[in-house]
Amino acid sequence: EATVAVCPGSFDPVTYGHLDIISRAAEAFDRVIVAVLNNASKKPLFTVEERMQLLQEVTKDIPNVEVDGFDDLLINYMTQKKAHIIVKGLRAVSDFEYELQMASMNRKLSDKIETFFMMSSSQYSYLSSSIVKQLAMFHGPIEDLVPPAVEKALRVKYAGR
Ligand code: COD
Repeated sequence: EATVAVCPGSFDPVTYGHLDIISRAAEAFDRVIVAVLNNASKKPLFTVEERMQLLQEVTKDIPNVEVDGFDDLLINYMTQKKAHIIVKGLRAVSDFEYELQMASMNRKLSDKIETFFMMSSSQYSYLSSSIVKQLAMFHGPIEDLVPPAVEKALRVKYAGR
């Protein structure tokens, strides 16, 4: 039976840090679903459609990766997709406490769900969507942090600001 892993996140927008985790997960598991949370309360810069479109563009060369959106508890979404594995990236100790809390709660909600963590590659350990947005807002250099399609989308969002 094929092993399905879900990489959940906000991806507002996708960075090389996310892409590193997604492509390594695609090496380890048969099928990877990148699941974009449609979270109105977080006031995202990009709509869920825009975030999914950018993810599709930057993962188009990885055949076992698909992009989807969700608007629910992650475990409900996982159950619906018949997936049992969550894959997340860990950057620094600062990520650990929050991720431990979420992994433990997800485990409590469903004992069939397992969260796998991958350590961020060192060159992306400082990278986050919010850092990229701050740089882009002030027209700073972002070409080493996000794929060209994302850089272009950010330039368009912040044009004239
Ligand atoms: N290097 C490595 N990994 C990275 C990097 C980087 N530079 N940047 C981000 N990542 C990883 C993150 O660690 C995370 O695993 C993933 O990429 C996505 O990151 P973000 O920032 O886009 O996404 P988050 O953290 O906002 O996503 C949170 C979820 C959507 C996963 C979470 O809120 C969720 O599951 N929500 C649904 C409701 C729910 O079920 N909540 C939990 C109940 S207990």
